Amino acid sequence: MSKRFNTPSYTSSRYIKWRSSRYFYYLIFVILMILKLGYFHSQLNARNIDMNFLDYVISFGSLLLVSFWVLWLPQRARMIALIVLDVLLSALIYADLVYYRYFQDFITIPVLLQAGQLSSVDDSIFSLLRFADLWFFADLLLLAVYSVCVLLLSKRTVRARSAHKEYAPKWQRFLSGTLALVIGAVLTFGPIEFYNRTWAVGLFTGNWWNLSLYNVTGLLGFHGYDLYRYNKERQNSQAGLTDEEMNEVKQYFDHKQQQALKAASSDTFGQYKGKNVMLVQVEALMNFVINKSINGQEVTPHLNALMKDSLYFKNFYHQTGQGRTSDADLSANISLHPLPTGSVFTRYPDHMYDSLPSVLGEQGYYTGAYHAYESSFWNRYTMYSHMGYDEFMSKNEYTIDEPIGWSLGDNSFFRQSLDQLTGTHEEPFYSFMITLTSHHPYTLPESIQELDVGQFNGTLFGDYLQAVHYSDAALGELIERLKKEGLWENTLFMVYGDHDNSLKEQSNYEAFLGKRIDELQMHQIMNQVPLLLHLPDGARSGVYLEPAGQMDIAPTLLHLLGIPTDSKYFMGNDLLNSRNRMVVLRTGAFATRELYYIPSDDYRFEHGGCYDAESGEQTNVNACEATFDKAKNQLSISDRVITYDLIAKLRDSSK
Ligand code: GP9
Ligand code: MN
Repeated sequence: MSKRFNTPSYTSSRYIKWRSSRYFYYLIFVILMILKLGYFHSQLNARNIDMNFLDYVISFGSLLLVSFWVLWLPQRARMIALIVLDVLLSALIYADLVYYRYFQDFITIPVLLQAGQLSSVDDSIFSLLRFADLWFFADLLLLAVYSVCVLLLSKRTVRARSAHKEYAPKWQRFLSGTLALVIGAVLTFGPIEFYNRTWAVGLFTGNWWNLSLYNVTGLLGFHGYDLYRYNKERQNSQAGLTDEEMNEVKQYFDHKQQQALKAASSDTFGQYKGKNVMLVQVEALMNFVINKSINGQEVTPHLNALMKDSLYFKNFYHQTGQGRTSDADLSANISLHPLPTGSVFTRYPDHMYDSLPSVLGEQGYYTGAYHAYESSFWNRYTMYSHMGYDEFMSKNEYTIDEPIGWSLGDNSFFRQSLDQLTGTHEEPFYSFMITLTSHHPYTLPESIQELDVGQFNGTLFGDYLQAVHYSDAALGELIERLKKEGLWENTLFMVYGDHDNSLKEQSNYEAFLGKRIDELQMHQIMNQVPLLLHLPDGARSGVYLEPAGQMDIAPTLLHLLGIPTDSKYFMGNDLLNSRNRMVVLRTGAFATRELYYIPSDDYRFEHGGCYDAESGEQTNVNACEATFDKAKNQLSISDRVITYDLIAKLRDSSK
């Protein structure tokens, strides 16, 4: 036998040694993960968020923190651990990317606790996947191929490699792993601390926005922080607030309640005492479609017709965050801000709230929520019973005789909901209806597509218009039936959109509206939803221009019904008796009669855009500073009320 074959050359022997050492595969793992995080970042398209050298340092550091322990393991276990880590981290990064494409946010613990919901958006998820995403898993595919090759390798090579098997003493393994831990901690927390002392001051205490946290911590750091934040929140809500923080909340609501008391003496108070209320929350209905046509056809002919004898709030904003539909529901029925992360419905369903159903229920109203989807979605079942609804009609109670998209078509949904309401219950009633057909990805069966969307044919945007047109027709039928059954003259009928459609391609809106759109207009398009209020006698109809938001819905309805709210904890305004309103969005954007503020992606006040609301011109950012502080304070007070369960405490202290 030739010697040449039995003794590998010096070079190849060194190579094999290096490959067998604890660092080779570890290094490959780290490089791959950095590449994946870089790719992830490149897909975000977030303004003002570039990955600079320090961000790479943080990413490297946090990778060491996540993986240092594998260096403590013996060779075989280490390889297995690296593969498992690779799979888990790749899955996490990819899940974040898909989630981001839809929500422009990252997955957080509260969102994970709603895992059932993630799996329910299968249809939407498919439209969010890209072919290039395969790069994410290229290493795992290669690994699979490599494993097969190893199996086929000659015994000789295997023997040669095993001759160099690493049997590092335990102390060496311990030392290298511990060193990685220390280096990881320094490289992660050093730069973060630097950011925290310079441009990101207060970011971690303010908790404004996950994207700006990510900008500081990187993706893995963000998840670590999210875990920490979640645990801290749990402990906090059990502990309590400082006296000063509590006093700020008290003062805020004292002022609000005094305003409500004053408004109770105006002539609109109780003008529709004892009337029914029907509140319809339409999925993804945005304001830009109202009164617009495409190829000679109105997109929302029935809403446009309803507008003639209704109050139409043209500058009305959704105030939702990650909790989407449930956030709109919270804003409208509970009149508080949704939280910066997760959904209040799933995070704090057991805390005390004042709400439309609870207040109307106390006044002898029959209260019902109607939504043809799983009752557990957004934790509605639990939340609605806590909010005091007498009835919650969900998917199981409907006959799916018009299957569209996620569930039942809006047309049949309205018909069956009304059958249930009028067939079994007395007046006055409060009925809250949540539609679903116009949900992303907006695909309707061809047979019910009535709109000629022309150039948008076959696009998500075209499908969106089509779906909204369908829902509008279903609304039209509902209104017809209310008229026929004599309910129309006895009911305050309100309809609004829950949030935007997640379609951010500006060129679509420009093509649809036939004009160029600037940054301000685009921001308003994505944040404005319509609000129409039809009063039983058709009074006060017209277009109302002063900004308004979803949180104003409950105070407005209760005012018109003559139900005092001066002992309730609502943050919104009664739209008929308030002026100079400040409408605060969850992102920290706000609208007043004079100003409009768009926060920047890094959430530094001075990087945001401040606009003159009337002219639409950008002005010096300082003009927005005082209102920005007020808006930030309002968000913070709302967050305190919800997380610390303050309504119960405030009520006790005012007894
Ligand atoms: C389903 C519906 C989902 O019940 O509320 O809407 P979303 O929150 O995804 O907009
Ligand atoms: Mn929704």
